[in-house]
Amino acid sequence: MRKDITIIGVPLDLGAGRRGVDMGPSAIRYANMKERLEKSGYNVIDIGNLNVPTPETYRIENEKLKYLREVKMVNDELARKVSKVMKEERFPLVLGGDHSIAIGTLAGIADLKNNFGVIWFDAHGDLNTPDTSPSGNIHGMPMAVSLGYGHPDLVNIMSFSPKIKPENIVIIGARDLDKGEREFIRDRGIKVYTMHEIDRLGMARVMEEAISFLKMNADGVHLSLDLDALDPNDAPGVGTPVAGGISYREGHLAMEMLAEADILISAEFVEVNPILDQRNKTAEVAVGLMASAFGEKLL
Ligand code: HAR
Ligand code: MN
Ligand code: MN
Ligand code: MN
Repeated sequence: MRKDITIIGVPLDLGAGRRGVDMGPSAIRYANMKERLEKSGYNVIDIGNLNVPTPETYRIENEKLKYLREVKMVNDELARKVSKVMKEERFPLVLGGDHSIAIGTLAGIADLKNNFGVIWFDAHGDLNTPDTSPSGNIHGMPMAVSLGYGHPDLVNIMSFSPKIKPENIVIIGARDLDKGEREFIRDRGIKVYTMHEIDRLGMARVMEEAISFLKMNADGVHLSLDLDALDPNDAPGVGTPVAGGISYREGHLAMEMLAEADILISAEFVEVNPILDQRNKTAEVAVGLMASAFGEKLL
């Protein structure tokens, strides 16, 4: 993995149904992220936060795509920043913010890489379109958008689409999929390890399979980690908690195996909601997982 990391904070919560994940980047930084990564030998540059509009100063224009214009604007800028960081041959580490920011992250990566993979840890599929979304919240749509489905303003960020191929994606930890998302997964043959498979096979086997699948198909892998993939007992500070998630140790094992496989080219940690957290526990979990993904050793 590259030894130079550039951190980009995206304090956006307009894509989510409730406030609070805009404070995610601060909470994660406060949990000693930078020091932790430097201890593992990385050169870390934090370029701060993108400029993000506050919900109170905007109004919802379209109930099927809430804050479309503002979410697009932020993702346009994020895509350019991620692309720039990658051109500098540094590793982009994006801090959310709600998961709609994956639209920009993936667009920025796709600007340089035409066959990259994505490993997506999430309780949700984030595969909704405006027609299938039960909420109109764009953070339930970024995977679909990146595959080329959704509103043209989002799909065509960086002026090309799609950003990723369905066979280059693995979703892990899903346990709350909407009807339209299930059809989407079936129709496009997207590889999903739900909690059922994690229970049955164990996280080690799931990760072995996911890693060899991605290695076979893709050149380099982006890690998109929605903290709600974890069990709410371990990560209570998330906007949309769903019971029965990935345990603390399973999460760490997954990250350790990714580090060992040495396949990551970029990463994002999203949906940390400090308002709902207990003494910054979820941000600390996020930083611990991050450290493991970047190869921090137990011994
Ligand atoms: N599937 C639901 C929707 O589209 C919930 C989306 C959930 N949110 C996230 N993203 N935290 O993973 O509204
Ligand atoms: Mn998500
Ligand atoms: Mn989620
Ligand atoms: Mn639901």
